[in-house]
Amino acid sequence: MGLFGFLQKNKSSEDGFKKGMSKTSGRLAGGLSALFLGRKTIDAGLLEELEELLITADIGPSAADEIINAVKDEASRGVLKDPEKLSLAIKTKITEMLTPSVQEEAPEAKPYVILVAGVNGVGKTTSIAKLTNIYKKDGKNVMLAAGDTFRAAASEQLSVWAQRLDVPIVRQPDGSDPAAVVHDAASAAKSRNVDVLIADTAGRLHTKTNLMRELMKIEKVVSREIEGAPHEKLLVLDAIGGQNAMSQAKTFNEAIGITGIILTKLDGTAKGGVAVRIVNELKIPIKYIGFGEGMEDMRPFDAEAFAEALFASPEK
Ligand SMILES: Nc1nc2c(ncn2[C@@H]2O[C@H](COP(=O)(O)OP(=O)(O)OP(=O)(O)O)[C@@H](O)[C@H]2O)c(=O)[nH]1
Ligand SMILES: [Mg+2]
Repeated sequence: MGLFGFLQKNKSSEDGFKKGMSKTSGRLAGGLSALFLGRKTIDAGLLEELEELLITADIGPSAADEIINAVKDEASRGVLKDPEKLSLAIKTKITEMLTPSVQEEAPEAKPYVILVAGVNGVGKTTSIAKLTNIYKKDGKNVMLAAGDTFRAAASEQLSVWAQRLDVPIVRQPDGSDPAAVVHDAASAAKSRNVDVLIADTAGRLHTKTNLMRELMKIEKVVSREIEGAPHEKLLVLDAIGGQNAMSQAKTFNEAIGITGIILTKLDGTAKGGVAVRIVNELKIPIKYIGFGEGMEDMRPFDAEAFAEALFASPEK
């Protein structure tokens, strides 16, 4: 859908992304230069400290190990003599590890239905606003479905965004059946010639089993109304969550089969390396990353740009 074209022109999103990543990049770039202070060669001790540094950014032990092994080979060949070269080698390796995550463009379908799920507070509703903004800038008609009828005022929160973004929303009173809301939205989206329908869902119900059952029901209902829908099932995870993010992804994936991840709150943590861990351990692609509370603070995931931002020096 040509989303990258719009991003290249969007300088504020680019600056926001770099700023959002600065806690993580500050730690990694700073840590890397500190490792080299007073050292002339890359030895086992340095590699061990480097592995610890990667782990503090939440890259995860198995991915950190894989990165160290890759640079170790090059180091033993005498290729890596200074921090710049080492950081370049790490970046290259991380890009390679993240690359399978970037999938080819989604099939064209109209309305294109996106279901957004995740535990409470991770940033689902905000991410829907950001996603709407991206699609709108790409010239698409967007409609929202307020599928979180459980939390008081959740649909009101989405309505405020809908108004601000000037897109239609289908909602019902709090406590209504969320599957019925999404069903109505799907049929409205068809008759109103909408390009993209994005459905919000609850982050918390009485029990986790109820939540998963509700998502499965929403999925079934929408697939009956629109063939092949939902075309995307995006799971929102926050970068602050660490290990929790892994178990959340497993639970949601087992219930509804997640097609992609939106990783949020990268601005609030120095552990942005968790993206590497997610792709490495879960094998689910990251589709978007969020780095702030505003509607411009999200972009499609780009492995190379992300790896670059992980180690960007603050002055750049
Ligand atoms: N700093 C930062 N804050 C974010 C980001 N995304 C969302 N937030 C904030 O996190 C809080 C929760 O966001 P919501 O979008 O309401 O989260 P939710 O998953 O819909 O929450 P529930 O509806 O309660 O399940 C809000 O205060 C958002 O402004 C982000 O990328 N960075
Ligand atoms: Mg919400």
